[in-house]
Amino acid sequence: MGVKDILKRVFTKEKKIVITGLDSAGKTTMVSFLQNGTFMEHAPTMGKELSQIEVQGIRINVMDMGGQKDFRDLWVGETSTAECVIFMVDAYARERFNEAKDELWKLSSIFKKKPLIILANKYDLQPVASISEIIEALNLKDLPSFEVIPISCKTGYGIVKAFMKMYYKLTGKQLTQKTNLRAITVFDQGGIPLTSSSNEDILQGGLFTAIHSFVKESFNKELDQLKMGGHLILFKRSKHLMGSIIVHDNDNIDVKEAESGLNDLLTHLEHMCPELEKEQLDSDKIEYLVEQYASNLL
Ligand SMILES: Nc1nc2c(ncn2[C@@H]2O[C@H](COP(=O)(O)OP(=O)(O)OP(=O)(O)O)[C@@H](O)[C@H]2O)c(=O)[nH]1
Ligand SMILES: [Mg+2]
Repeated sequence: MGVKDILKRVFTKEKKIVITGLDSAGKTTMVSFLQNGTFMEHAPTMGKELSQIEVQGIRINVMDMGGQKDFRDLWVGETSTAECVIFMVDAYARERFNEAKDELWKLSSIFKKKPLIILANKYDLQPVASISEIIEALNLKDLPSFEVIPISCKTGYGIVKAFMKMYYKLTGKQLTQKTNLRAITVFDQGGIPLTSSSNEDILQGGLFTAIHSFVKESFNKELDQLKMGGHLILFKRSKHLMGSIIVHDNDNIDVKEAESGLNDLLTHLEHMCPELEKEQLDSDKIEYLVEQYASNLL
């Protein structure tokens, strides 16, 4: 790397992250989830593919490496110029842990010099390997440093947490979520709640009844905020669903961020539940999807 390249990297605030891991681990699915806010199916990556994500004035070059055998030779060259390296493991594919360990350890000289994040993907499937099982199977304790984060690139579980961790490793800056979310509920068009878990503590004292009747009455109206007892309740409609989130009503809250989070959740649900178009609704599926995605909003 020449002087010009070094100066360019320092002053343009560009950072590079490289995502490695066996074929079918879910690398491309993650990049696409980060860009689109939902799950999409992709063809295997031939060679490598560069994407750019800009966050708070910093451009992150994300190099998504093909994981098939023929392309693994490319990993060392790319990782040597990265500020952070991801190794993604399919936590459901125990039969491939040995192969994953061998490939990971071929990069061990790189990990002595830069941060490594292991993403344990496919945490929507059962039975998935636990984090300690993965640490053991990949021999991670022998590495100078590492972090393992469970995620699902299908449901979005843990995706924001993983991204915030990458961002921190790249920039030394902590991205914070300012929504201060207390509860999420998703309703059908008739105002019937489809989710309930983990909301009990906040939804006492008639608050939920109030929201419920509000949703029923207002499904076709434009009103999208309610203030009640120190809480701000935001509503959003999508084609077949309505979502409400409750946040603490104080000066620090970023209402726009909260609204856009709720919007993303509804878009994701509509996308993952094509049966809604046929007027079919699986409330267990919606509850599960909301639970998984909620980690991105809390
Ligand atoms: N159930 C489930 N399937 C997933 C998840 N992430 C990815 N997949 C599926 O796994 C398969 C492989 O995903 P890709 O993102 O193409 O995998 P990749 O690591 O980019 O593979 P290569 O490009 O060949 O290295 C696809 O069928 C995805 O739909 C997940 O979190 N859960
Ligand atoms: Mg790929």
